[in-house]
Amino acid sequence: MNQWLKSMRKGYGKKLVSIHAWNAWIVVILAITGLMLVGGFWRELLGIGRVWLKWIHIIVGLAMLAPVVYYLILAGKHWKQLRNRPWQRVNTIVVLVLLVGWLISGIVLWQFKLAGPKMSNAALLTHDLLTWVGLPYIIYHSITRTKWLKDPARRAVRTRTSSPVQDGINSGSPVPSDQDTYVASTSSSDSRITSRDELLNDTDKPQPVYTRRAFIRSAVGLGLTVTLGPTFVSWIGRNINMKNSIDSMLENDPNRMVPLPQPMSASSPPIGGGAEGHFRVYTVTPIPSFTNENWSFRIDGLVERGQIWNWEQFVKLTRTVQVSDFHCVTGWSVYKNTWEGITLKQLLAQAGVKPEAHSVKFYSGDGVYTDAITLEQAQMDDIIIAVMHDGKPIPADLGGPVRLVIPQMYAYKSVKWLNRIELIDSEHIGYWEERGYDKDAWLPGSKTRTSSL
Ligand code: HEM
Ligand SMILES: Nc1nc2c(c(=O)[nH]1)N[C@H]1C(S)=C(S)[C@@H](COP(=O)(O)O)O[C@H]1N2
Ligand SMILES: [Mo]
Repeated sequence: MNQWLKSMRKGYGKKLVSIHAWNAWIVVILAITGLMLVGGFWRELLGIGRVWLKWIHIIVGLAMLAPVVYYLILAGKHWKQLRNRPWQRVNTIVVLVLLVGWLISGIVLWQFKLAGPKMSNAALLTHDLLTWVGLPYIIYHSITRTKWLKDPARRAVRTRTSSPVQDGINSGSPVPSDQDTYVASTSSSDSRITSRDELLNDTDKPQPVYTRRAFIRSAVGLGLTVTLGPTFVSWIGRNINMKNSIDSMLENDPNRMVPLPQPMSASSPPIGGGAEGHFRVYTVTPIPSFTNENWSFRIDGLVERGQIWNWEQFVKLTRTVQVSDFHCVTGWSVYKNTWEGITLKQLLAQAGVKPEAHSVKFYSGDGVYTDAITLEQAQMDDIIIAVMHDGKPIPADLGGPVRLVIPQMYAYKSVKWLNRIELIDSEHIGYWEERGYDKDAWLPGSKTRTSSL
């Protein structure tokens, strides 16, 4: 064991440099793929490619274990070398905490089924927080510390006192062995600007050079704040009332439907205590909002008795209550949702489907999103045209006032703001299916799976 450790530590300086470089690239790839995973813009552009992107993110993420573990083996020696450089030690710790935090939360996110909803949600929160705090930190440090931005004064100090090995380390990118905060230890001052200031006064560097570098540093800092700040603030806002996020969606609900639907006793309080997990609000359009005036619901096409309801009529239709899990194909789930609504089967029976009909097409009130299932699939008892979730009206964010729920298929079939059902004589390729999602959206292991015809 000791022998092995010794050999691992051999050529310490070179190894540290290469770990540093490898890790920097890994972080760059993770940052790019991670940010593409959040963005609605990329989601739309990528279609099913997002699933591949997620796999790249996970595999590269797991690969980060190698440099982190390797660094930890060398950490003792590195730590000793930093003994007179408190800021560098702080930087090293910050970066290690970030990397390990990303790793642990990332692995939980990856294995979200094993981890369960509570752990997964905590992991998502941690993963996001580390990203919003850690990425700007790393970007700031790597930009402001590239060679040409470094103060000549500092460089001079370092070259005079540091060993060749350390200089080698310094040639890499930001983490984790950045040598630059070093100067802080030569002055007892806590602020780096001050310490540099003192140094420059000591050495009588020309003022304009200093001003320019300081300007660039401030500009980078300001730029990061301006670009990432608002996203960060809105992210905080969204997560601060995590627990009651659906309640707060309802409080700010732009829909104005009167009367509000009243829950049946079976759905309030919700069966099993209510949903576990959090819906990530997905939409391909701005979130639409509805009033009694601009909302209606219709069933038409190949039916004997086409029909159109206004809201007052629609809330009077007989509803049933059902508990089901909700799975997005991109990998998040919300468990134990208590949905209350009209079963599709009942609505189809009432309308009288003509024999020529082949598929049931669903339209969203957003005017863009559609999807369809075959008539055979539409016979599943658990497909529900939902009006309530966990005993409360469905907020606009989650597709209210009325959304479709097909528990045994991936959620892209569960059209939000559902306002029209049309029976058609052919198949229909839905919004995401046109963009690469499988027409067959069956969940693995679904009970009443029928052929997709
Ligand atoms: C530099 C480090 C990393 C950054 C900046 C980063 C960033 C991100 C971001 C921004 C997301 C999207 C979260 C959201 O949708 O709200 C994400 C998701 C994810 N990350 Fe990372 N990540 C990093 C490292 C890792 C590591 C080490 C793993 C380990 C395997 C990992 C695994 C995952 C997984 C599984 C998801 C969920 C993807 C999904 O369900 O859509 N990440 N990451
Ligand atoms: N109108 C509409 N319905 C939609 C979508 C959408 O973008 N627009 N996204 C689908 C996808 S991919 C998922 S995972 C769920 C997300 O539901 P949520 O936004 O309530 O979490 O809605 C589905 N129905
Ligand atoms: Mo989805």
